[in-house]
Amino acid sequence: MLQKTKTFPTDRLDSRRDFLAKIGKGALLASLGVFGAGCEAVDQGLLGRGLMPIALLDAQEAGLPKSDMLVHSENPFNGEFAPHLLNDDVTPTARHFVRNNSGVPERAVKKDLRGWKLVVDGEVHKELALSIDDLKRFPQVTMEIVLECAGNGRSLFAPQVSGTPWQRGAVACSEWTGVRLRDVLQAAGVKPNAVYTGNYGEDVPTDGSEPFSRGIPIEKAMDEHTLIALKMNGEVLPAAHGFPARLIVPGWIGSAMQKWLNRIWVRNTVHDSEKMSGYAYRVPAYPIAPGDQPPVEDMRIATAWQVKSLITRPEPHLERSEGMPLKVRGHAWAGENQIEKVLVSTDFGIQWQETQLIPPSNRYAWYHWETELTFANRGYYEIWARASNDTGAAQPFTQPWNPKGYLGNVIHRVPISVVA
Ligand SMILES: Nc1nc2c(c(=O)[nH]1)N[C@H]1C(S)=C(S)[C@@H](COP(=O)(O)O)O[C@H]1N2
Ligand SMILES: [Mo]
Repeated sequence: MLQKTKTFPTDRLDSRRDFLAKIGKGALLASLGVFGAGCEAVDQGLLGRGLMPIALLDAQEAGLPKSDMLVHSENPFNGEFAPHLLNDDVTPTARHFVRNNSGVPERAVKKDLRGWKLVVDGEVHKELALSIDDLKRFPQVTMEIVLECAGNGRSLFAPQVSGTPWQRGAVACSEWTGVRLRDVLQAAGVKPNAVYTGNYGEDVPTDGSEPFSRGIPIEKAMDEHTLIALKMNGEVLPAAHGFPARLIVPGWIGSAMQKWLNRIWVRNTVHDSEKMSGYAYRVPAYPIAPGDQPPVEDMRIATAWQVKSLITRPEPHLERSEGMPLKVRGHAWAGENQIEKVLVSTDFGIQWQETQLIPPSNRYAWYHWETELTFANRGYYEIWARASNDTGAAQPFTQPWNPKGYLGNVIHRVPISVVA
């Protein structure tokens, strides 16, 4: 059973003063996500601009889990799909993984836009507080874009690392529609000293801990492919995926793609929230021995994904008759790069054969690949797939290790038995 852990749903209606008394000023400042500048932000009147934390609801109320989902945790909700369920060229919303650090905002579940604003502040000439209608007045663009959690493949790390034990399914390629982030930033007029964004969402934790907040360099924010998405696969964003607005930062790890977005703080320094610091979403600057803990000053912010592929056909442990052709298929993607080729092997990497590569509909969507295999003799086989990108880099056979299990891209292996 899902645990009901509704958070102060009634407190939300209380006056600001009662609210402060109940949860404590520290927690409120924390919930506003303005560390180091907490008082200043309150003075700037953020409370009056729709940035009061709103109640969080549990996953069930947000329509989770989706059917056939492998659920890792219910509160916060984290779930993925097995690779053979990710065979579609464009991932349907019903098959898109969900990764939440806390609850789903009540606004998202109720599709309630009352009082909603997206605030753009910090190093800008003109602070903005945009409604959804304001956002809809900017040119709308649509792109298929891969979205993959930095921890996808974490369960394949040895020795084991802590964190959600994602298998291979915390990745999807849906179609996203929205506004270019750069159009919004240009409307605010970014000052020359801007270097990073600090992004905030409405899923503010209720225990006073720092809200999930990450940021991106201003160059990536100004890239024409970086979006504030309002729609997913042609529909208004579902509650679980960030209603009413989320960032889409193509090629980069999913944590950069803030859901329930309500503030973009343009900063004159690299965003220094908790989730940008220490070992969070950071990887060692150099290869380390499995199990080693490099000093924190040697950690670097994880950004783009590496070259990767998925086998979506056949599903594992299929039984096949000798001499019968077998269709093999999957996707491949490479962060900021392009896919050059995908090879498959059925003899543990001794021999490799080319597959047919189908280019993506647009940059940052995944490629598809397919081929047909015939097994002359019965026995146990593994289908291995290995993608290479246009810089010559290919997927590793053994997973290089890092302390939090990020950016895993070891080759995918699917076992099958061939019978006489
Ligand atoms: N506000 C907010 N945004 C968030 C998160 C979150 O917990 N809160 N999780 C991030 C992470 S770690 C990932 S991988 C993606 C997952 O997006 P999805 O749930 O739509 O698949 O959202 C990102 N954006
Ligand atoms: Mo993630």
